[in-house]
Amino acid sequence: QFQKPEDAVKYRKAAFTVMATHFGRIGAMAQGRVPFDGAAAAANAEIVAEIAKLPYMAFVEGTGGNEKGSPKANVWSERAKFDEAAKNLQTEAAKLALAAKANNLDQLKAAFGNTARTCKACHDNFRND
Ligand code: ASC
Repeated sequence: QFQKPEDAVKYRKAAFTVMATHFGRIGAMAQGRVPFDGAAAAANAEIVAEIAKLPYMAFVEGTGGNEKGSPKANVWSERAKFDEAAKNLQTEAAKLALAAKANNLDQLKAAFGNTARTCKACHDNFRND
């Protein structure tokens, strides 16, 4: 699906950048740095939930490394575990989108925290730091 391994790397980085941008806008509301706006939260959460589906097909074999931020070799040696971690994000992001539609800051905060934990779990296990 990708012509070159570098294309897959570029694609997944782009997806994570877009996802983090929109997730960060929700975080700003969840953390009280910007005023809560339910419609904006819902729009951002929809994007996060959709983009969360994209990066994982771009973790093609041979695109790991040792540099900070790059995937560790266990992405491929423990692929089922990695895919499970990806699925956890997708599940929580879908719940975040539902919570955001409820137009309730407490629900948004809870769902934001649950989603952020799935980001961190994957980083802790599969990303070089
Ligand atoms: C973010 C972001 C991440 C996660 C992570 C959660 O906003 O860009 O990678 O949350 O920091 O622990």
